[in-house]
Amino acid sequence: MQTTGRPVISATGLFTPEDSITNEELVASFNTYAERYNAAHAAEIAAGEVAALEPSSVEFIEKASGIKARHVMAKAPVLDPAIMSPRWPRRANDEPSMMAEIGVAAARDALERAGRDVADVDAVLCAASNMERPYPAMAIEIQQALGIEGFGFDMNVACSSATFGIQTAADYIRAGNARSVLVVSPEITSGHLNWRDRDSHFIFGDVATAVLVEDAALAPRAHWDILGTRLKTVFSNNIRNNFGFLNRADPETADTADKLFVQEGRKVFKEVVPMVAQMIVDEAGRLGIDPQALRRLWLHQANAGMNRLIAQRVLGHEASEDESPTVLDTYGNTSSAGSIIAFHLHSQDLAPGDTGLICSFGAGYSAGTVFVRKAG
Ligand code: CO8
Repeated sequence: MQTTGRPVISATGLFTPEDSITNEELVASFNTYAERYNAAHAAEIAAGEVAALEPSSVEFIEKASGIKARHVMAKAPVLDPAIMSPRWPRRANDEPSMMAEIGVAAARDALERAGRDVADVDAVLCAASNMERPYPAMAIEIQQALGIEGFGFDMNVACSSATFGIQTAADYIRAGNARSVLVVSPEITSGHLNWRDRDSHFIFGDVATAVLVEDAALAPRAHWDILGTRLKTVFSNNIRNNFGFLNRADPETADTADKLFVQEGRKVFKEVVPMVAQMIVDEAGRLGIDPQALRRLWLHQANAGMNRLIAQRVLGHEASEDESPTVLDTYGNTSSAGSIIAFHLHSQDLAPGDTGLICSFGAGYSAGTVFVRKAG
């Protein structure tokens, strides 16, 4: 087949865990934990040696973030005030790992929607904020489970992993090194969320997404042309996780809270909003697209207030739900999968010729833009 070197999105896929936790359930669990902690440390608290834990609140969470619920892979242990962490039996090496299992489910969904035979897929990228193990790569396990030949590798750019994966896949297509690439983002964020931290316990949810990036010559009739991709990183400690393979070199601190997600949420909000809005406007200019004429923005799903401000700066007016759909209300922040879920659930109704933007931003800092146009 004669290839074009023009990358398109042929289809997307989604896996959503059955279990969901409402803010009410989450806050009840946290507050029970806090009461128990305060009772157990009453003497130290009275002596001023230990700070009492403050209760969480449903009203605060909804107002500060827009999040009302989140899906998780293991609800009961996360909500158990004595555990507050996911729990599941360890899997043997010859069993599918958790990330591969949900990644495969999302990938199969995308392949089916595209009507794609796995024999035509050349590569699998597992693009996510955490990997279950360093090696063998999650991507290679997913590749094997799907029966794909070619190659696979893992990449981690935190919340921007999926858009960085899409540009990487698009570059393979542009260079003629692949004709069909699966970008899979299994995000089991519940494993690195500190459910005992009032400031962040409400933020994240679990999910998996997949994006099939292909040469236009191979793509199904219904697809999205990729008009341009752009990536940006700026170092910041405001979102940080010190978990890593060298933790065992200092056993005393190997399990401290900084080995989970930690952030300065206010600073992130203030610094990332202008950076991303400017990046979108600049990239639209480079592509000759009027940002105010964009039909829809599928933005990273971290915070409803951030999205409101970014959309307003890009579109020049307050965006409607139709122009900038929200999924974080029921999914929470699903890291790199957020903008892909928004695209997956809210793109069918657009007409051929409509132009939109998939955009991610988060830890690193990192940000990625993928401008797309519906083909037809
Ligand atoms: N209930 C009640 N009160 C609370 C709670 C709570 N749960 N939490 C905090 N408060 C209190 C605070 O203590 C504070 O009290 P005081 O004023 O007395 O100090 C007050 O409420 C206000 O707190 P904040 O200033 O922190 O509140 P904000 O309005 O800034 O809202 C947010 C906090 C929601 C975190 C907000 O700042 C935000 O969303 N910022 C953007 C964050 C963001 O986008 N981060 C992206 C990170 S995700 C990413 O990059 C992926 C990383 C990889 C994922 C790994 C998986 C885990």
